[in-house]
Amino acid sequence: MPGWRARLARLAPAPRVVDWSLFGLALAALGTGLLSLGAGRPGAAALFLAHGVVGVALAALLAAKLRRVAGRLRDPRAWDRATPVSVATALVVALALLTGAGWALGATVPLDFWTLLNVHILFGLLVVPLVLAHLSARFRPLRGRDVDGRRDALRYAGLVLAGVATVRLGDALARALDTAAADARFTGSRPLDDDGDGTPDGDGNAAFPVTSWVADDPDPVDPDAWSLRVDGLVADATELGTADLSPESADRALLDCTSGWYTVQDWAGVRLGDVLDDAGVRDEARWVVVRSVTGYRWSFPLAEARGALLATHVGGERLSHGHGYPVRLVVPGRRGFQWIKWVERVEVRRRPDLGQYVATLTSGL
Ligand SMILES: Nc1nc2c(c(=O)[nH]1)N[C@H]1C(S)=C(S)[C@@H](COP(=O)(O)O)O[C@H]1N2
Ligand SMILES: [Mo]
Repeated sequence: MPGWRARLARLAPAPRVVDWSLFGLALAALGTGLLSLGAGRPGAAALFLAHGVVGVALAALLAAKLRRVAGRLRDPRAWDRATPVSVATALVVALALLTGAGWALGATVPLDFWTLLNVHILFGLLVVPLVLAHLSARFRPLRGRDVDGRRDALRYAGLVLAGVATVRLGDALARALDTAAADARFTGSRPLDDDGDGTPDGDGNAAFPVTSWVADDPDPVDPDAWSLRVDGLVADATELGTADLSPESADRALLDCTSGWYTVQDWAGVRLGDVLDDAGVRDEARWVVVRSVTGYRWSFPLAEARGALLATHVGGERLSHGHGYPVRLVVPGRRGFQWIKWVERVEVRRRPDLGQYVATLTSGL
């Protein structure tokens, strides 16, 4: 046999092309991964596919690179001060790839609060400082002569096709073997099925976990002291109390948490559009910020906000404290972290609230 290993090695581009490709793919993995956290509508399915394809390509090029440097890694005299960082980088990238593939295929981990997806995100974020440290010690510019235009283009096209095929094969495998990922949505989130009977876990407060994005954990809201303020670009700023919120509207809607689970529930409450109409939205208004008692908040385009529900009930039960009593936002098509709990203010504005990106991370601290 004329060594398949040697033939495989010839598939790889020049060393610097491999290295810069790894950098580019790491950036693409980070970008698609972060964007995917905010993607909840089926139109975004391509983003999740792209994240998977980038992962497969990273794995292939990482393998090519490790093969190239294996000799140096085995020789202690070839180590320098920066080598440990490089090894750690490769290790964490490999762990991010393994946990990502494991999640996609349906693996589960026995960490009761953390899902394998959470672990994947943690490793993925850890790659960032490691790559920066690795790059600062090992930076080599890409030269024109490293690139073999036509062949490298073919290589990349092949890599993308192989990536798509691998991701599709993985999905098919998860379904064929009926793993925990068999019923996953395009977001990778799995139906909650803690009792393991193969059907989703029923209705109401007990059917799905109380979840915080980071650390939001307010004391129970006192219904007598609480009010919902509606202000900003409205004709009449108003305050509603719990007595003003009889459940008039209802939606069956899917809550998809970025920890990797989803649940379909019947929600009832007051249509945000009705609340806005009562206050009289001014012509120049474009965005609506929904804010929690903790400062946690998110902003939505006016038209979308109108369709959202300020829910007081789930599955026919009054919301429990953990699920957002007295009022939580239900915004179908948005990821769970945007379904603000313990709402106390609705502010109508001209622009989105960019502070939301920080507020959702720090509100509980
Ligand atoms: N104020 C506030 N609202 C919040 C959160 C939070 O931490 N604080 N967590 C969000 C997240 S990450 C999700 S998935 C859903 C979970 O809703 P649940 O706790 O009712 O399951 O609420 C969202 N609303
Ligand atoms: Mo979440």
